[in-house]
This record gives sequence, C-alpha cells and structure tokens, in this order.
Amino acid sequence: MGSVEETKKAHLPKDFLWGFATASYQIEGAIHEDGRGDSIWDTFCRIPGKIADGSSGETACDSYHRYKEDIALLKDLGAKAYRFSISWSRVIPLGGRDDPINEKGLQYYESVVDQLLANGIEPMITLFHWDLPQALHDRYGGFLNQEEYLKDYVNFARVMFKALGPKVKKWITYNEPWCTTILGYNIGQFAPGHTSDRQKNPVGDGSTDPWKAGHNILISHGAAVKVYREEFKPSQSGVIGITLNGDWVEPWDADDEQDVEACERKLEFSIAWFGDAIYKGEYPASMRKQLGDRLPKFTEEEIALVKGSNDFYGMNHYTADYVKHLETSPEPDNFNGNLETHKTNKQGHAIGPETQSPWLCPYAPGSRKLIKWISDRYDRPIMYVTENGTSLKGENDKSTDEILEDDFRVQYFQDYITAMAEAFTFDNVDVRGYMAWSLLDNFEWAEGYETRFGVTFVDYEGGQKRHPKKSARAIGDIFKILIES
Ligand code: GBH
Repeated sequence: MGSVEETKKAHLPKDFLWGFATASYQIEGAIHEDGRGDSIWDTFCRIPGKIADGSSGETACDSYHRYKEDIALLKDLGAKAYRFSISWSRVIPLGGRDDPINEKGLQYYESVVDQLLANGIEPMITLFHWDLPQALHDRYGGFLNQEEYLKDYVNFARVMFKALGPKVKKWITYNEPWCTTILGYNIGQFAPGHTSDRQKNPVGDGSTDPWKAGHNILISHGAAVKVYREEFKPSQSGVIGITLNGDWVEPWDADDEQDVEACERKLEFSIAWFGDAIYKGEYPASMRKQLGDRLPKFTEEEIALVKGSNDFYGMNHYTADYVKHLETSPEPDNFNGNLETHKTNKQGHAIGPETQSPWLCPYAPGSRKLIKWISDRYDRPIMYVTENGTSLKGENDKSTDEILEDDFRVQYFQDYITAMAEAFTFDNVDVRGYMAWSLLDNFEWAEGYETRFGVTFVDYEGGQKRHPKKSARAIGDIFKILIES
C-alpha cells in the first residue's frame, strides 16, 4: 500500500469502466446443445485424474440458458461493463476456415450483447479463453501449426468482428497465452496436457513446444488485429488488445543481488515474453540467453504483424511470489528464468495470507508495483485490468449463509482496487478499467468446482440459483468512493 496520505488521495477518473469477468467454458455449460462442437477442454476433462473433483464444464453455471439472469445481476450490482469470452466451437463447431458456421451459436452471443446493451452495460469480448476447437487440435496440432492455425484463428476473429463489431467496441484476442503455452505444453496441467513428463502424457516436448505455441499465438494475435484495423475499425471504431497474466515478485533474500536480478528475469519470462514482442518487436534478452534457438526468431514479416499490435494492454493479476535464484544451470524444460518461487522469504515472512488456491496469496502493494512496471516498460500504454480476484480458504466447505459473508474477499478488492487507484493517482499510469474475477463461482479449470472465485455464490445443486456475496456489492461501493464525482 501507499502511505496513509496516498491512500486518502487516491482516486480514479470519472469515465473509469468497471465490471466483472467470466469465460465461456467456465460458465456456459450446454456443451452438446444447438450444434456446439467439442473443445480441447471437453476432451481434457474426460481424462480421469485431470480435474480435481472429476468434473467438467458440462453444466457449469448453465449461463447458456441463464444469461438474462446473469445480466440482470450485473445491472443490479451497478456494473458498467462485462467481460466474457466466445466459445469458438459453439460458433464454428469444427473450428476451421472451411468449416460451417453455426448460426445458433452466433445467435447466442448476439443475444448476450443485445441484452447487455439494453441494460446499459458495455460488452468486452475475449475471443479466446483457452477452449480451442478439438477438431483443430486433431487436424493439425492446433497452435503448433503456424500456417494452418493462423488462418483459422483469423477467420474466426473475422466472423466475430463482422457479427458483433457494430455493437462491441472492446476486443481481446487472447486471454493469458502464458497459461495456454506453459500449462498446456510444458507442465501439462491444462488442456491439451502436453508435457515432457511421460508419467503424465505420452506426447509433448516442454523444452520447445511452449515457445513455438507462444510464437504462433503472438503472430495470430497480430494478424487478427491487422484484420480488425483494416476491415472493421474504420467503421466500427473499437479497440483491440491482448490480455497477459502476471504475478508480482519480491526477492527471497533482499540483500542478494542475484535474487533481485532473478525477479526481473521472472517478469520477463512470464510477461515480457509476450509484452516485449508486442510493444518492442523482440523477445527479452534474458529469454534468448537461456533458451537459445529453442525460442523462435521473428521474421521481418512477423515483426510487422506483431509490433505495435495493441490498442491497450489487458492485465490479469492476482498474487505475488518471493523469488530465489538457482545456482545450477537451467534444465531444458525450465520456463521461468531458472529460479524458484516461494510464498515465504528468507526470514520466513509470508507474502500474504493463504487462500484456497495454492498459488494465490494476496499482496496488494505488488499490484501497484506491477502496473507501474508494465506502464514504464511499454511507454505508458492504455491499460485495463481485465481480471483480479481471489478464492477463500475452505469456502466450499462452509454453509451458504457463511459463504455470503465473504469479508476476506471484500478486503482483497478494497486493497487491490485502492492499489490500482494509487498507481493511477501517483505513478503516471493510464489505467482505464477494471473487471473483477469473477461474476459467478464457476468451473475453476483443473481445480473443478471446489475452488470458488465468484462474487456470487452459485448453488450448483440447488437449481443453479445465484446468491450475491457481500463482495458483489462491496465492489460498487469501493468504486463509488474512488471515482471522481
Ligand atoms: C485466471 O488466470 C484465468 O484467466 C481464469 O480463467 C481463472 O479462473 C482465474 O485465473 C482464477 O484461477 O498452479 O502453480 O502452476 C490467473 C493466472 C496463472 C493463475 C497460472 C494460476 C497456475 C499456477 N493463473 N496459475 S500453478
């Protein structure tokens, strides 16, 4: 946190856009309905042992049928915006540029957009939040096949710009490519579950595949942005960017210069991998040094597509780590800059309290520092915080009444939103919006339904009823105070 004085003076601009975020596979359900095709998450969930509670997105929050209820809730909470994502395989069931478009799938998203606008809520659409059509994975290996994938992604993007662009003014090409690539092609914890670890999967090379997939995703992002800018932006006048995840870092031993350096390396391997490509047209030197030729090189043509391809920077942020350098030389599969992350430092001090998510320990000052780090590195881009939120330790084991009193989450939002306002007020950053993760408890990927991130309790067994928690209303109150009147 800033000083008491700073906290008191922190504010946000009048037109600041705030709201809530979700993602298609995590909330929609209806996976077999109205012609939707499988995504890699449908098939991944069917493999025993991949999802903590053996669940899947089959029903999720049933938002495919309950979107009107969800939007009424958004309105009730005072949200100005709603960030949601498109299930590619609902719109193009087989995914490819020569495959049929599913009108019913497209209609669903048109209805969502119309319903939002009718309620005065601005839609912010993520084209891709991890649910690649399974058919594209089977056909040519998905992200790993640059030529095919690029054309299919651009086709999908064009279909969406054409259908919804007259009404939608904020587009996000990808949510967190780090997760798709590292978790999907190195650790194997996310679909498609590729990894070098033969105990987990017979296929995958974690030392090369994530870097190839990341490169191809970046190029397809750039190509989709080019299409938007050339074919749609002139008449639709919206903005488009990518959303990157990133945790803040502090040295494990503040007196150890090598831990301090390792912190910078960690930020470069997780954030600047994509950020430098987009804002500077190159990969960070630290990555080139460690990965050598395993990190693809940009051709001139590719740089032309990728460099300068963000109208805004979408920032997903949740937590922080202590970073300890390693003395040994990097393993081929190392993806983080040859270091360890810890939740306690050398003195045994914890970076933040525990939550239900082992990776998440709230440390709000890190959020102000990270916003500034990104802003400084990329010359003050327009920024939107596109996700921020927390789980609660043991929340799922509590009674409904107890769950609704989520004071820990209220505090989290209070601290993080204030930290963002401090960055706006004192650090010369251009942050223009904030979407809390998440509107609803939902399918938390490999953690299934045991971990809840919603400001709204979803009673999965009790007819999917939505019960706003204390935090749902607290967010509006926090913004009311911070936004200049
Ligand atoms: C977001 O990612 C996602 O966009 C969203 O869909 C999700 O529901 C939300 O977080 C809550 O998890 O297990 O140690 O390998 C946040 C960034 C980065 C957080 C990867 C989890 C896994 C760390 N994520 N991280 S580990």
